[in-house]
Amino acid sequence: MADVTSWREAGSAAPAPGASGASGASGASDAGARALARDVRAGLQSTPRTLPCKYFYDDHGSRLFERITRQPEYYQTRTEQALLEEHAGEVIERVAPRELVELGSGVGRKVRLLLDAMRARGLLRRCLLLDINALYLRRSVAQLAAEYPGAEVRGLHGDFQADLQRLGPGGGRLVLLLAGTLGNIVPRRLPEFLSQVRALLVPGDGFLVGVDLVKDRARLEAAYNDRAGVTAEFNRNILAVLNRELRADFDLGAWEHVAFYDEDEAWIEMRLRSAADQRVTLPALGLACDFRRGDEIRTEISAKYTRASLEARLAGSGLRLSRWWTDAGQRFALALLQPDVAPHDGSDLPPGAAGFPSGSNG
Ligand code: AVJ
Repeated sequence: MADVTSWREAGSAAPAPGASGASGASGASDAGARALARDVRAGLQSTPRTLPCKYFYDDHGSRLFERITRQPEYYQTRTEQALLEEHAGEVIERVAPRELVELGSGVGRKVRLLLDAMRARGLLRRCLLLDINALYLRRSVAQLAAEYPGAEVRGLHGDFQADLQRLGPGGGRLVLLLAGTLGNIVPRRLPEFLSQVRALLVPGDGFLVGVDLVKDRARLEAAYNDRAGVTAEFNRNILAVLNRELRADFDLGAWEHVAFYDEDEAWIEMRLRSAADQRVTLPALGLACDFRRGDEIRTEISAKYTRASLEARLAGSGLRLSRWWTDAGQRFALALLQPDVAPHDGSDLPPGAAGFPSGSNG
């Protein structure tokens, strides 16, 4: 719901309608705080107990994720980086985008490979970053604006699922969802999400997705149980977010990190397991939760795909698999998705775009 999710523009002169100015250290606006309260209440009262993984990414959590990407067991980031280095040129050739939109941009390092390829071809007009963390977003926007002076760089502070429609109609647009973040969407809900992305595109536009592939259990589980314990700290940090934002009293030392591969679902599941019988109070919610030793809270799913299982989820979404690149070890893939048919009534084409499937509104 749009009204409960903060949506601010960073690094642009004009504030978004309803913008409430710079956010505090936590990055939480009033609307964001209400959404957090509602999500946490629902999650802790459901069976099994869950917390939405987007709440990992406060400033500390975003930094911890950056550290995860440098762990030897976490093959995803470096594999995707190599794939982008190799294939960014071909992606840009195919789509010829004027506008790049990155969903869940984080530190926004990989986006440069695509921006460089766009600039080299004289295509680059606009870059839009969307992220849940306001601090990282502002930093990335400022850096990219300085590095690409010819481009209009904007940041949209929000949730890439809830706030997607706010991007408005496309035309000459390439949307990115990298790092395997697609895996955070429950697979059975993926077709719906893909349809929503499709609605932002016109024929010829593209959606480039980083896909973590199904592989042997040992390698997958190692990536979420790094020896240095960074993923464990990242997982527990969600409790620190609740302590700060909801005045909860989670004892971080009383929760164990759990991450395992569920082969039937083809996803990694992360949980926090109570190491003791304990009561946690969340005064901001008027809620107290009792946990027995061994009780768990699910904090994340990270779904893994094969080419076939991803293609199966494309059915009915209006997107087709246009290109598929993998590394030699078949660990990670880049999938280029494109609208599969012309719209029936042309209503999602920008004015004047008819007959010029891509890039006509640059
Ligand atoms: C940012 C969602 C791609 O699922 O691998 C890393 C998050 N969680 N280690 C992933 C994460 C634990 C990551 N994504």
